[in-house]
Amino acid sequence: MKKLLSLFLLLSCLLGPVSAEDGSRLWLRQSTDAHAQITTPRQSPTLNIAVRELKQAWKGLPVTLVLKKDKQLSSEGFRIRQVNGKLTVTSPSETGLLYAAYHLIRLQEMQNFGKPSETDQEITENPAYDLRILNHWDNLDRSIERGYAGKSLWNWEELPGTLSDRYEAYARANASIGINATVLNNVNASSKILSAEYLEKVKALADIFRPYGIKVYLSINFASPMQLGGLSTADPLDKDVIAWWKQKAKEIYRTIPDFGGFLVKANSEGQPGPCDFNRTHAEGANMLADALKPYKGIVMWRAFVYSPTDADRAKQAYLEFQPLDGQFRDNVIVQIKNGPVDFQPREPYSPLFGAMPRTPQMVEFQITQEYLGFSNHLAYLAPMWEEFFDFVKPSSLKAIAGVANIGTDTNWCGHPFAQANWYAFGRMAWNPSLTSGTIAEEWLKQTFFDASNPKHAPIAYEIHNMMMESREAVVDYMMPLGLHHLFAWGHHYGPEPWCDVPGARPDWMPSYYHKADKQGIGFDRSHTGSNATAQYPDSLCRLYDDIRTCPDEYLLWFHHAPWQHTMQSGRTLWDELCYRYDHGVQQVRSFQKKWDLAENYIDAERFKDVQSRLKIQARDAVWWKDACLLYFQEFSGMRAPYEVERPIHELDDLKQVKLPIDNHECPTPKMLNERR
Ligand code: GCV
Repeated sequence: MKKLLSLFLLLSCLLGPVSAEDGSRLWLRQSTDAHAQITTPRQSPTLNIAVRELKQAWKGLPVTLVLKKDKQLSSEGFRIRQVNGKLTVTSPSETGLLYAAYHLIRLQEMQNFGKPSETDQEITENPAYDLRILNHWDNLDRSIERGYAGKSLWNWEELPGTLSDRYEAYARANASIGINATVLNNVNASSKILSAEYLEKVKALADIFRPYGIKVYLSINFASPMQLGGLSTADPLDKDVIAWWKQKAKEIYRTIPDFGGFLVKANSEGQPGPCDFNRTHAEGANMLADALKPYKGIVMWRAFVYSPTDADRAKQAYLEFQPLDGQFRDNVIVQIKNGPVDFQPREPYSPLFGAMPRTPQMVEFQITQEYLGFSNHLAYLAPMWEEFFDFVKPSSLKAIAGVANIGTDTNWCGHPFAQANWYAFGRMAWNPSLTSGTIAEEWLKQTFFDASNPKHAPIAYEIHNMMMESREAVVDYMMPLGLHHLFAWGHHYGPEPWCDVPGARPDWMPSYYHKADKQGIGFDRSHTGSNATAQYPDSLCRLYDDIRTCPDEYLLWFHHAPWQHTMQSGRTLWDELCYRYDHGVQQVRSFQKKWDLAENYIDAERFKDVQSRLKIQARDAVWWKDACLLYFQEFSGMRAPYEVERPIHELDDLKQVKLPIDNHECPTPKMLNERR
């Protein structure tokens, strides 16, 4: 290690100063002085962008863009062919050619295509899904539910008259990674978004996004016919309600002819829905689908439902939706969160995937880090999504959605490394078989390091490792071994395994999930408990149901295991828990060291920003470890193994910590310092 360090120091002296950066250029930092020779079949808003991007950035062979149908290319697919010292780019659509332009530039930044080569080369790309969509949880007052990067980009008050430059920059960034759709507003939706006044504002955004191949969708409030239309009901079988939605759809498409459709959160966490009128989710979704059908619009109907009944929360989406298989119209897609509870640092996949063979399904990932340290913690999420695709075949899904982590912060996402999650979502939505490691490498080379500079390689390697280990580190210091939902009430930032809010829903309390007692810890979801294991296909059901075969990472998700239970490592459960928490803390410390190695290779602004966020993360990791181990120790009555770092907090002090934040704020360093 010492040798490595001196090598870094030597290299950094040779490198000289690095230019200033504020992160606003994201991964699109290529120089713009290329003046390449580009031939285009015609002028159009989309092709003009493709040509502009290539002319500015492409330094390789002359490029000819060709619009042509091809059996091997889907509508947004493309082929890049190098023959006799020229590149020909073919696609059936203008958007496909735009994607090809960004692909070429990306490859150039990666240093692995486009230079004259002796042999001819060919690349064919088709997106895995036709719909690759961001979900913004943005409210009309510009707050963002679970948003940690400033305010909403959409300045509703100024729209449609004033158009921020950021709107086009947003569209460009998305197009560069293949994202082709966006839901502008929160799923906890205000019916106002469907008013004539707001539709004009939405149209202004849609007009800016269109040349970049991005369609606009809206979250709707199911009670809009009552709240906006003055009807006495929102019953989906009521003829006036049906007529109201049909009329509204007509109005929307008159304003925005290529409008994509609706996203609906119904009968979930207090939102209105068809069940309020004794109708099923299918009846509600189908009524909306019928209204949108003449215009080729779709409905994304969320399966995130759970009520305060006796049924295990993790089972409820399955119980409610699985029996409705085959009852939805063909322009409805059921949108399901990756796990059965709620975007925890680690969950098994939701068993609803694959359980509705006659219903199109899509996955909802959360890019914003509601449960992974907000924009204070470095957590690269692609390994988590990759883990999901280990269980759910990408081809079994119709589409893919990601809850956006974007806001008005100069660097868009708060934490400079949170940009990698936006990037990774787009790349995986285009091609879910790309590995998280490949995507991290792409992103790092475009965002921080120079692939053409061999001196950058060793440090890029270290930072790549840091990214790849980061999500597992968060799991370890927050909720290892299948623990989940130990979060503080309301804001979900810090630990509160003891949380007990009088009168609150039991399934919003951490004790509902950890069930710690003198005997052990964990939620028994095996056949002796809630039997959630039975919702999984046979082989997995058997694996998870038996405490002897259940993988360690899901143990406490599926079992209430005795403190003395022998883990795969041979340790007792209690010792393993201590080691895991400790390991998470040590990992963050190692990230701090790794990051320091980057100091002389990248700009000072982003270096310092990440460095200070890692300090917060390191302190938070200790906070999590101390809070959880001290609290659970009261039940286990066991001492931490000798090697494990001792707590630096008193449990009683930690129980007093209350961060003064809402569900759309990130705690500042000052707030966090005052906590101790
Ligand atoms: C938009 C979780 C979040 C809520 C979110 C909800 C959902 O419960 O904490 O903020 O609401 O999921 O996905 O609908």
